[in-house]
Amino acid sequence: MIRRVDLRGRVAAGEVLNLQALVPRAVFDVEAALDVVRPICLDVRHRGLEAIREYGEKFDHVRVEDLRVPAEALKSALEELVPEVRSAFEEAIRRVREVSEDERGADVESQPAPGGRVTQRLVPVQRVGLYVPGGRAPLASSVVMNVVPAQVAGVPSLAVASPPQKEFGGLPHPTVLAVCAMLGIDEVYAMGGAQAIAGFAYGFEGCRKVNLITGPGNIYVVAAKRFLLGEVGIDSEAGPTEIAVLADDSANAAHVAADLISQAEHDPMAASVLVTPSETLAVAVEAELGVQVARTKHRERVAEALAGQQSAVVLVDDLEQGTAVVDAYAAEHLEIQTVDAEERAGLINNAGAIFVGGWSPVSLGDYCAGSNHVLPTAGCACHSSGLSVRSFLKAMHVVNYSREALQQVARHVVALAHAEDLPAHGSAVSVRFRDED
Ligand code: HSO
Ligand code: ZN
Repeated sequence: MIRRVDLRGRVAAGEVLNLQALVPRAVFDVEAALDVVRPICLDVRHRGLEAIREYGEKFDHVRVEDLRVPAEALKSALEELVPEVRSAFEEAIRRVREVSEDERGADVESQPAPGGRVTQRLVPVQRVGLYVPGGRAPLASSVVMNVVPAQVAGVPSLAVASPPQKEFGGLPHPTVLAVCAMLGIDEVYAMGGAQAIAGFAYGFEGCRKVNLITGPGNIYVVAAKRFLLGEVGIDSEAGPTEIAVLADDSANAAHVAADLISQAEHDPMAASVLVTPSETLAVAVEAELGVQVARTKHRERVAEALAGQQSAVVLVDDLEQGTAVVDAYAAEHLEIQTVDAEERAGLINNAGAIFVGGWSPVSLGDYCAGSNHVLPTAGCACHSSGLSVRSFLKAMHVVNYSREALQQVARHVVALAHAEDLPAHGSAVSVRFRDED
């Protein structure tokens, strides 16, 4: 059900290994989707609200006249939320909020010369659009992961979009609405897909254009974000979810298998990869997968994800090689279940998030660790970070020099300006001190 890739002895034999090629991610062809979303985005730009309605009718099979979700619908969704789910969301919110507050950081003032001050001010993005995908069981936890860091950053204007659902009379899923209500979000639109992203990017009748769009979505949503980048800011592109587990004999095979299955549950294209030097563990995890997959509710898509080219049990010579392998893979989620898990985590440079030891499974992070679950996929962890309070803050330098401080450095500015053949740059400084020459 899951294939094996045996790398043992191959590096010793002088082979250069490229794990991204040995265990390639599932094909997620954003380029091809761009051809589909380009005309939709341009249409929304020209025709606004009516175009969004028409695409909603076409793709979500329900026509919505007033896209803005009424306040009463938000209120009643919250009232109808099952109490135990509500208290679980409250706890998740509390933890993400606490982590976000600790991470916010403060303005930094430097004085590179007497009287010369440079302050880095952290300023929130002024208006953000958050996208929440639809479906039969939408991931309402993603509302928490997007909204809480934005609120802690101090974003003054936040709007949420989620596809209209026919079975809920053209409103987004009630759990999404309930969580919005819990978080005090009152600007929610029943719109989805590329048309929602374009609606946020360009603005439309009743909805002001946003500065930044965050949140996961299907391939059309990802393609629309890529197409509209520049018109708006976006978070990193989210492809199918991934888990890599680096484990040795100290790991519990049943737990490792459960973790691999947990992320495979998202999508037939999800990647589940175990990297281990222990053949005993590999065999035990494979056996556990056989037992646990048969029992799990979404066994079909789990089995498809595990059988795909993107999933594998990778055998390595030792933990050092295993560490290099997972680092090169740059997984969205990396679990380290080894005797020296904490130390080994310190050696990793590339992962969306690291889960250390046997008591920090990825699904804890999906909901209640306090960490964020919107993370870079497809190897993007080698250059990008997951969502956090920083995603909603811009760093702005404020330069404030005194007369003396400018005078002190004037000759250097003039020299550099001449070296670049931009003498007017130098003059803008020297003109201020001309009288004294
Ligand atoms: N594992 C997903 C996030 C999620 N899981 C939401 C459950 N709900 C991507 O990190
Ligand atoms: Zn998940």
